[in-house]
Amino acid sequence: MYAQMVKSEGKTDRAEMSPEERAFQDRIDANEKIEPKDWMPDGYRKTLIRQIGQHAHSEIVGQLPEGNWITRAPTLERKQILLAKVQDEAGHGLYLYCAAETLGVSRDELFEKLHSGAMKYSSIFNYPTLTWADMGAVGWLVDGAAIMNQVPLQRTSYGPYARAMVRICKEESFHQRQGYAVMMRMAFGTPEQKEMAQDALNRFWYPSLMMFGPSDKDSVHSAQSMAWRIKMNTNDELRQKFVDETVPQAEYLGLTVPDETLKWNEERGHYDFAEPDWEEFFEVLKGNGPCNDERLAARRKAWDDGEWFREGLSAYADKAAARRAASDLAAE
Ligand code: FAQ
Repeated sequence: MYAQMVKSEGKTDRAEMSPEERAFQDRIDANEKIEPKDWMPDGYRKTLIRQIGQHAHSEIVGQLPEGNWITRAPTLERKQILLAKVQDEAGHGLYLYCAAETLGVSRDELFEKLHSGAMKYSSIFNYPTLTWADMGAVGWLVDGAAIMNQVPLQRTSYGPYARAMVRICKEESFHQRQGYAVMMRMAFGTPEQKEMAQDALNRFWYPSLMMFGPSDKDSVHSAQSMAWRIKMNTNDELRQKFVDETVPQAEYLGLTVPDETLKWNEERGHYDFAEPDWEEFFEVLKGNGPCNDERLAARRKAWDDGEWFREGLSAYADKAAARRAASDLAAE
């Protein structure tokens, strides 16, 4: 209903696999890294392009909600930190687009699919950032959820993706801390500041839980992606881990998680919590979230405005290649 109708093509039953597929699965099961020139099943390649491409798009669309506050940061120091953070996200996009390119897809193709709506980006970035406290909530919760999902991806089976993830995780961890530092300042500040911090938590809690994807029973790709070690955990496992780690952090801030059912379950050793509104999630995926149109319009505009620059870069690269070819010829 909400997926791109790209079915997870693959076989988890060894008896159905061709000898090539079986040998490939053996390499995955032995924790070997798959590299760009290695043979891989078509479905593996497609799944990686989908996931890495969506991840890359999330990084650059994810610059927009925070970019919104760069000109309105409360101090010069906060502005510098936010600017650096938003710039890091562009870098993450770059590493990920490069990783996707090693699978034979061009960056232009990926952008075309983002702009036409054929490829997704994370649902979270379709929510608005209304106050400065949202910069705290985004860093704390959104980057926090991102790390929870991405730390295991450092061990993913595809070499270029796993290696890109190492640096991304280091930076995301700094982002999460800067968000929490903003939340601490607000939550321990004036009553009005604390109220803003609480309001930001209220608005970002459930959208952050949605970042991990639909509940396991509705996750169409998890089984195959986990068999290929493209995904290391199920969506629900990571969501639970995020809740377990974040609730004590909210308690330290003196803020209330907006979930009346939230309760430590001694027997399970985990918090019981309310699921997000999945109808809302599917609506956001269909393009009907509060900021979907605005986000896509901003990305399309950036692409159109950058055309002269891309042309300049290509012309320079062509001239440099021609010069190199001429001097190689002269040297022969
Ligand atoms: N939003 O079968 P599953 C960041 C789609 S981090 C939109 O469970 P899968 C850092 C899914 O694509 C955020 N769509 O799918 C930052 C599929 O549809 P499709 C990005 C979602 O792939 C912080 C359908 O639902 N992180 O940006 C979402 O096995 C602050 C069925 O779902 C990554 O991308 C969603 N939340 O699991 C930047 C991490 N959830 O493709 C700036 C890598 C599900 O068939 C500021 N990705 N869908 O049309 C993953 O780990 C996985 O792709 C999941 C989804 C877990 C996101």
